[in-house]
Amino acid sequence: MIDLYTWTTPNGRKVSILLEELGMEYEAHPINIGRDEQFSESFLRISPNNKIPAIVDRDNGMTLMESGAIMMYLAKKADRLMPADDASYWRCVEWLMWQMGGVGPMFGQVHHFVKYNAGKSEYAALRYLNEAKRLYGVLDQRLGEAEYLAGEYSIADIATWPWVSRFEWQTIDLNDYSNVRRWYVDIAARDAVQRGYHQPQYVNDVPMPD
Ligand SMILES: N[C@@H](CCC(=O)N[C@@H](CS)C(=O)NCC(=O)O)C(=O)O
Repeated sequence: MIDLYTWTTPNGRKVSILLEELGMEYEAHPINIGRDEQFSESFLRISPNNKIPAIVDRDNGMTLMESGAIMMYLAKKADRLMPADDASYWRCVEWLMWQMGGVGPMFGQVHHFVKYNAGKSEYAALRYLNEAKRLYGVLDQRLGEAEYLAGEYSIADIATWPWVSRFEWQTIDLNDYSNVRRWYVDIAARDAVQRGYHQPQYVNDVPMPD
């Protein structure tokens, strides 16, 4: 049984989607970051960097923050959604780290400067939007070579997909990236993804491209 501390954001949804895919029993505890609940003392004991997501594994008392680490932990625990053969395993880690170090931080800045604070800094908006477009190009190229990021469906896809689901916030037209569009729509159709997206609560339907 996993306690998941989360909110309705891409980083939170990565883990709820993964838990749904693995069919693992879990309880989602909302941490409303709009109300600064991530700074409460009880949450900081689990997540010292004061960010969601975080988990507690009731089986062994293990606490973990950082979505990439949590995903690797859960995939290992279930022995699923990370490829078994060495080359594909490392391909999966490679694309997971690409998401953690590139897509997450850069798309996050796009949300900040393009959606929520439009007009405050033209320089920042352009810088992060251009970088996001470059990353969309890299993703499109990879998904032109392989059906999924590591060849087979894995935690690398589950980590990246919720960030792409904010394409409207990013002013990105998925029709400009046909391989990404194919991959996005395909993953959106999975029941586990639909369930995990609406944790810890429903906000909106999964956005779909035109
Ligand atoms: N690298 C972290 C990033 C987590 C993160 O940025 N979480 C955001 C929500 S998506 C958050 O909790 N923000 C609250 C804050 O910064 O105070 C991870 O992947 O888990």
